[in-house]
Amino acid sequence: MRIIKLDESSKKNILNDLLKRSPNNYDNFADSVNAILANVKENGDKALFQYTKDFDKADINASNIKVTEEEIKEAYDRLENPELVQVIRKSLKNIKEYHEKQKQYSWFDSKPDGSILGQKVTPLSRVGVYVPGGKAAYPSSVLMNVIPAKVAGVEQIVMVTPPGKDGKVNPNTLVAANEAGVDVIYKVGGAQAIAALAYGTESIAKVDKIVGPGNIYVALAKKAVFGYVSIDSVAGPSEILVLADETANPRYVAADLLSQAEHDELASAILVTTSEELANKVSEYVDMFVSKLKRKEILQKSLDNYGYILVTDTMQAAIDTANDIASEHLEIVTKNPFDTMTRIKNAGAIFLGENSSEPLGDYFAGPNHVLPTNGTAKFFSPLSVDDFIKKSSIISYSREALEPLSEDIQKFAKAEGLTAHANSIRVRFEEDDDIKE
Ligand code: HSO
Ligand code: ZN
Repeated sequence: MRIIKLDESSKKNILNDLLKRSPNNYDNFADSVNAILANVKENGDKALFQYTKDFDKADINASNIKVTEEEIKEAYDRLENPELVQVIRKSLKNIKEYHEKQKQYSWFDSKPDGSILGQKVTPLSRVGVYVPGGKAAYPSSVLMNVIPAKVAGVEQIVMVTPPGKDGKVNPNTLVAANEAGVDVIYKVGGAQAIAALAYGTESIAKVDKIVGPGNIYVALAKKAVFGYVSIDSVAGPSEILVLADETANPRYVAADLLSQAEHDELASAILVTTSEELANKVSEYVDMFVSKLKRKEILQKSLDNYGYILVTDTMQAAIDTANDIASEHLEIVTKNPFDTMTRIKNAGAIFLGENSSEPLGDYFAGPNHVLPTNGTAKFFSPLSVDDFIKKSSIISYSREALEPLSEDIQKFAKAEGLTAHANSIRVRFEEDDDIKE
């Protein structure tokens, strides 16, 4: 793995390089995505079935687009490892428990003059969860997308996922969806599935919000339908940044870097450290592990693309770099990780100490693994229960509470030239209807 002594100019180049991975940079796919969206909007199911035939080579029609109870039962028997069910149930319990703590409640505040102000929290009615097919059909991500919606109290959770050529859906996906409490699953994927969720077709009713990761077509389609529906943030390739001093265990650090590098050739794995000795040892361990791990080709490519070991003179410079990169996952392996953490401003999820390895968060600890990528941790948060609720403001005034404000409101309205606004207050306190001004 390349080791770079960090200075201002190398830092600038690396930061620029990392941003190239952004899902905002794929304009050349936009035309085909827009064509798919327009076709599904116009032709509904007919377009959906045709795309599924063309792209997924599967025969899907109105009678088999919905996954049946039988298919779900069968999925349990098709699991490669039946023990996965128990693992999913244990993980689900932790994820649920964590997200329960995020719940927000309506509040009302009343004053002696009889006015009541408040905020009413309402779950979204219908949410669509996209689950990719093929290799990236992660059951853990099914849990992470569905459970916060469930905890929020969403009435109906629908899932879309592309079928294989045989018209079947990945059993891991079906089992995770069933365990998490998904209401309906449709066998459709790609930009066409996003269009169906956003506009509705004969088979699929429109939803209020679409969440879940997908390929570049799915990401662009989600961005394009934003406004018709809400979406979660658009996920880019996975990222890990390990911030370490000389106390870190190089074998652990190397293993953790590779855990995210294996996701994607565009994934990024970065060690920022004050210790040159650690840098050298981590690099050796990385080479050793890569040669032994199954996804060695992806690992090597992602390390060549976006793998860096950066050595800084001071811990402050290392922390500044971590804040500038704003990584999806940040591991802090320093003498006093909690102290270091107080100086971190930007990171999706922060893992403290040498035993908090990133995959613990991917699968089991409870916090969501859908996190801001590509530097967006500067302004975005992890997926949470908040993504599946909305708030309405509550205003209730008595006549006694309104009266003293009547003049001021009318003055404000008149200043804006909005005399109907002023009149709507006036009529409550004056009998005549001869409106001046
Ligand atoms: N680390 C990924 C999530 C994941 N990992 C799913 C394993 N399975 C998010 O960046
Ligand atoms: Zn992962």
